[in-house]
Parts: sequence; structure tokens; C-alpha cells
Amino acid sequence: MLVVENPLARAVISLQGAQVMAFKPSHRPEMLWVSPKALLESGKAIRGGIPLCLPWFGPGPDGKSAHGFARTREWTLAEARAMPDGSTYLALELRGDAAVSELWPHAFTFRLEVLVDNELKLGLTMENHSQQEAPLAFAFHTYFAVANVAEIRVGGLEGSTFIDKIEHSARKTHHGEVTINAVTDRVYLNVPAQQQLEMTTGRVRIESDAKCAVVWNAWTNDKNIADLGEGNHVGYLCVERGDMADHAVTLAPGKTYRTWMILADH
Ligand code: TA6
Repeated sequence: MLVVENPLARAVISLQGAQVMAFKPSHRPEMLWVSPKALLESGKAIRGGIPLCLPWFGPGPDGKSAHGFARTREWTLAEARAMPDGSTYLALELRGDAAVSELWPHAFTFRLEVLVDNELKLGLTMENHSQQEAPLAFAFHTYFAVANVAEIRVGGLEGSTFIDKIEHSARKTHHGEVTINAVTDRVYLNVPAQQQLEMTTGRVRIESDAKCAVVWNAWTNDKNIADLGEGNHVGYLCVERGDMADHAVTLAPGKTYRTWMILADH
């Protein structure tokens, strides 16, 4: 784990998965949630923080493991800089190797830039070095820490069409704010750049150029997920940003795809 402490914030980043595990701006509670049952084992996905689902989202092609391999591989710290304004800049990279090419047959570099400021700024760059088109989908699968998920309101998805994974992927239109009172697993398409989480401890702003937002809470299914655990759904809400489903990408040979996300408390 990399630990970043500066006058503006504190962050913890796992080299496995380039996964931001904690982000706490000064004078504000921790923004991210990690399951009390999270596994910290090499090669196993870590339940919490901001897993990067990449280079696919959801079940893998041909039975490959869910959400891609980027979250279970060891990334390399490529750069770390203390910035003049007190923030801290890190860049982590993942490159293809023989094991990975069996899963996704493309030479590539994935790069995650992290700016630990009074906001958390993430920039994700995906380069296709191969001679073939590469199918690509991704998500910043953020687990937000909440006092009680049933009290959260999510704004910024009003009027958006979503795929309801709980109801056979039916397409529906959302009216009003999103609240959680049952198992919820939705992919919102073509969403506005910003969403807001309204909670008793304050507000969080999520901003990204990615085209989709995912809202997920396991509710009482938590007991069926070993690294989540019965009753623990209360403490988190996933509001993710990414390009997937109708907005999955085809990355041409030699091309680069860039995306970003900001989490802020204002
Ligand atoms: O983003 C929502 C989702 O795709 C859900 O369908 C749910 O299964 C969740 O991710 C967790 O996936 P994981 O592979 O981390 O158990």
C-alpha cells in the first residue's frame, strides 16, 4: 500500500489494482469504504475503495473473471511528486505480459494518474500498442462510506435511462433522486457529468467524462458474498462511473483512450 499524507488530504493506494483504498480530505470524514471482510490476498479482488474494472466490466468473455484483470494485477509506481500547492501526484502503470495476453490478446499500457488534493482526481489512460482493435470497457467502481445506505439520496441521474440488472436487464427511465431500499444493480446510460451523494455527514460530488454511472448495493444479498458479510451493506453505496454496455469502446491499433473522475466534498 502507498500512503500519501499532505496538508490537504490523506490517501492510501494499493499497488495491486492501482486501487485507491482511502481518501480523506482534511476536515472531512473518510470518503471511501472498505469491507470489514475484505480479502487482502495477492491476486484476489479487494472489496472496497475504488477498484478499476478494466478492460471489461461485469462477467468476462468466455467465463473469464468478472470486471477484468486490472484489479488483481500488481501495478508499478511510475512517478510520485510533491506539487508546489501541497497536493501529491502519483502515476501507476500496468503493461501486458504473457499471462495477461491469454486473457486479452493486446499489447497495452494502462496508466492511472492520482492527484491527492482537497479533491481526489483520477485520470485513466489506456493505450493499445497492438495491431488489432481492442474491445474495452471500464469503471471506477467506487465504494462510498455512508452511515446508512437507506438514508442516501443520489442526484444527477434524473431522467436517465438505466439497465436494471435485477429485472432481467430491463431498460427503464429514472425519475427523481435515487434512493436505496432493496438490492440495486443499475447501469445508467449517457449520464450528466455530475452526480451528488446527499448524506447525513455531508455531500459528495462525483464528476467524470465517462458516459455511464452504475449504482450498486447488495442489500440483504450481502450474506451471500463472503467478503461483504451479513449486515454490511448498510455502510456502503457504489456509485461508479465508466464506459460500458452501449458505451463500450473499440480501441483502434496504436490509439489511446483517456477518461477521468473527480471526487469532492463541495
Ligand atoms: O458494479 C456492480 C457490479 O457489477 C454488480 O453486478 C456486483 O456484482 C458488483 O459489481 C461486484 O462485483 P464483484 O466482482 O466485485 O463481486
